[in-house]
Amino acid sequence: MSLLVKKVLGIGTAVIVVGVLIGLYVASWATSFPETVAASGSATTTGVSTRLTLQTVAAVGAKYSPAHPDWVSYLVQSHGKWIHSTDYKVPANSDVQITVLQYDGDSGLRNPFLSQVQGTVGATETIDGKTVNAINPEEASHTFAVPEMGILVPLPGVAEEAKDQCEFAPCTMAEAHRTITFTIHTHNKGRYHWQCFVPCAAGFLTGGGGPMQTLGYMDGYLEVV
Ligand SMILES: [Cu+2]
Repeated sequence: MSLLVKKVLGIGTAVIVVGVLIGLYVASWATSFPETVAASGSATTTGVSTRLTLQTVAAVGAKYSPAHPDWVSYLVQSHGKWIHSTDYKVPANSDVQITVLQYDGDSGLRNPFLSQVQGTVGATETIDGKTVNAINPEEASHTFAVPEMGILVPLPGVAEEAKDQCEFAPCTMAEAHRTITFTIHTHNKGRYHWQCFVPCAAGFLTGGGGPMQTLGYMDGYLEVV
């Protein structure tokens, strides 16, 4: 084989390998999107007709994310089952009561301003039965924030010394958790980005990589329809 043929073969092989890698990137990462989960229409104690129930976990586990079992994540309840998704469908011009079962410990906020509740009905949240308008910034584990709708809800973490800590999702009511409820009022239809603002991605530089920048873990969309 001449040197020229070897070079051409070498370049050809390299082009094919790069092409396959680009194909895999597009097929398995760039186009992957969490399934949309609709809020339920059951009646609630406060007269709000739409309800969304979420949980936050320190580790999503291999059942939900074989590639990243130790990533921190949100999950959503649908027909009594926990689904690994951050894409939620809610009705326009409506009150939506959101419950977050918080199973993760605290990471703390870099910006204490984000420890104040903003944009919910009454500008409050209820934590384990107590209604407040702010939390201690050091106790923040995650936030549920929809910047375009002016909504920010800081979520306090589970105490380090609490018994029965949940290791992997789905966490159960028997395991240590905080219960946070709040109501948001939706207006116009549209797709609104929501995210966590706590640097909660353990093991990543400044806590901002991995689950903080991959759709389906610490951020997603509110599909207002
Ligand atoms: Cu978070």
